[in-house]
Formats: sequence, C-alpha cells, structure tokens
Amino acid sequence: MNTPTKKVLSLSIAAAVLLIGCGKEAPAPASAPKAETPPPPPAAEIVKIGHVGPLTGGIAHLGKDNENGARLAVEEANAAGISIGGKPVKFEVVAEDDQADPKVGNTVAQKLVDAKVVGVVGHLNSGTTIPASAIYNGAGLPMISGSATNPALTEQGFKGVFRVVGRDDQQGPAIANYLVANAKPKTAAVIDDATAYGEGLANEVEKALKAAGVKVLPREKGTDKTADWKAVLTKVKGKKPDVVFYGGMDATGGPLLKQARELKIGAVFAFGDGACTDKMGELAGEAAENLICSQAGIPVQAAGKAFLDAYKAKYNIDPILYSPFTYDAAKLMIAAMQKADSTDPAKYLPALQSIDFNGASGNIQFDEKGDRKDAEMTIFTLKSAKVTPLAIIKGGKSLTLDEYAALGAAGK
Ligand code: ABU
Repeated sequence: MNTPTKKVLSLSIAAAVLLIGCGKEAPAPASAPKAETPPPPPAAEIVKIGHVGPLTGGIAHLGKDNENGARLAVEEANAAGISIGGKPVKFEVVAEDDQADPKVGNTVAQKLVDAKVVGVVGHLNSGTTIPASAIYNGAGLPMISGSATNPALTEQGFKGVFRVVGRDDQQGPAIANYLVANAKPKTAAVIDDATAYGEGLANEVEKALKAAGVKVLPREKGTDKTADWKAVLTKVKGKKPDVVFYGGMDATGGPLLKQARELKIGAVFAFGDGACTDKMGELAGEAAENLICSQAGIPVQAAGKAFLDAYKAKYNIDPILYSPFTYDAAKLMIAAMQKADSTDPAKYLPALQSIDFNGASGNIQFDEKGDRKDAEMTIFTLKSAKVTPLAIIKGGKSLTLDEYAALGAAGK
C-alpha cells in the first residue's frame, strides 16, 4: 500500500471510531431517497369447501360437470377478493370421488369432515347424498346438493341439508302429466335401476299415471350397472305398452333405449333428469330421437349468460346438466358466509336458511326443510341428439324457452 492510500484509510477508520464513540451511525452515502416499502398484505385465511360426485364410472361426465360448476364459483369468489371477519379469505375446493356408491360416499364424506371443510356441495346421486347427509349433520356441516332429487333427503329433519333442484314428487307428476296430455297412453310400462333416485322417481311417475287412469304394468327392474336390458325389454314388448318410463341415469338409459328400438318396441319412451342429456344421443344413436325427458329445474340452456360464457371460457365445453346448480350452491354458500361475516358453519347456517339469492339457475330461497322454493320443472325432447326444451313449468305456468328467458329470471 502506498503512503497516500494509507493516510486516507487511517483517516476513515478514525472518523468511524469517533462516530461510533458518539453513538451515531456513519451517514449513508448521498443517493436518491429510498421509497417506503409497503407492509406485506395480511395472509389470506384458507377456507375449504368440499365437493363430492362420481368422478369415475359410467356417470363421471355428470360428476365432473357438477365439480366444474362449484370450482368456477370458487374461482370467481377468489378473484373478487373477499374478506370475512375482517380477514381476507381464499376458498379452496376439496374434491372427492364417491363413485356413485353409497359406501364410498360415506367414506369420502367422513374424509371431508376430517379435512375441516366448512361446507359441502354434493353429492350428485340421491343414493349417496341421503346417507352422507347424516355424517355432515353429525359434524354440524351444511351441505347443498345440486342434483339429488329424492324427497327423502330433506325429510330427515336435518337443519343443514339443502338442495337447489326440485324434488321427484314434483318431477314425477310433471312428466307423467305431460305424457298423459300428449301421448294419451292407455297402458304404461315402468322400469327402474333400483337406486334411491331411479326407483323413487319411477314410483312417483307410476302414482301420477295411475291417478290419471293409465294402466301401469308390473314394475321391471335393472341396476345402475345394467348393460343388457334385452330380457326386461322382451317382457315389456309382449305387453305392448303405449309409453315406457325409465327411472335411471343416462349411462344405463342409453343402452336401454337402443336395445328397445332394436327389439322394435314402438312405444313413446320417457326418462327423468338423470337421463336427460345429450349423452343419450351418443349412447343410443338414432334411437334417442324423440325421447321425452324431464329436469327438476330450468334447462341448462336457460341458465344465466354470464355463467354459460364463463363455463365455456374456463373448460372449453358447454355445461351438461347440473353445473348451473352446483355453481349456485357454492356461490350461495359463500354469500351466506359473507352475510354472517363468518366461515364458522354454526354461524353462517342461519344466513343460508334465510338466503335470497339470484343465481345462474334463477332465484333461490329455501323452505323450512331445505328444499328450493318454487323450483321449475322442464320437459324436453331429444332432437338431432340434443336435449331440446319443450316446456318450462314455472309457478304453474308452462313457458317456452324464449318466454322464460324474457322473464330474466336466471342471472344475466
Ligand atoms: N336427480 C337425478 C340424479 C341424481 C339423483 O340421484 O337424484
């Protein structure tokens, strides 16, 4: 080190020692003033919402559609930036596959309880939803099904059990009365898949047909896995019914209809909501043409445009059947938490019971059982492999799709 450099270094050290001795810090070298760093935003509290439906098996397409609806609602709520109880929250969907099997349904219901979800959207099938509802009720968790239509679900006296579709004791008479007025049957055959939904709806249809003076043949049965319906259909063919009603889902209804036409059964065929999908065209081909079917709610085509557009943009497919209802179920569950300013199930449950929510599937309010008040019923026919609404029954009036749309009842 040369002498001038040594001198500068010694002077700097001396100045620093002097300043430290005086309890002062060395001044920072002159530069641009520092910008204030904003404090980090408070971490969002994670709020888990369960969704359950069949994600594997013959009706996985419907389970996925249901889950898509709930996920879209949660994604939109997170994008809106919601605070509850003074804290920002981030909703997370915990999705389970119940395989449309009541035993698996109970197992995954308990899994959701253990995962500390604050509410559940699901299940899809009445046969899984009814037993699982007892588990959620025991854990004090609200649940909202977007598709289970068997009346027994909301007849158990569970305060936290809701559905945003109608019931089969509304859907059964709606389709039976349509058949009576339009097909004017003298004799009807009724087949079901021995599930809570299929058998329950078939019972309601049978009751309404009999009340209208139609002779109903002894019940024929399959299961929710039946692929070969020929034995059942051969028996039915021998009795020459004017109409055949099937209570079951599209995965079994498609083959049933195809095989019926192969056997040259010329009756009018009618199915309930679980088999009222475009999938019927895929599974039954031309045999699906002119099928009559029903839905315990508005048709998916009449759902709010914002929902239809957002669903298409996110998933690059159109919604199938119940996703407007599971979308609404998740949205109104979140709306109830906001209203109660709490994600605690016990605290937001009263807000859920008294909710008045305008959703993609229309206005939703619940009665004291947890059923949707004034649920619409829709009758469809299959035209060129597409379910096409014939009549939307709202408040006792029969409306066309355009007349319903003109009401602006389902969110814009
Ligand atoms: N509502 C038809 C399909 C769902 C159910 O099992 O009720």
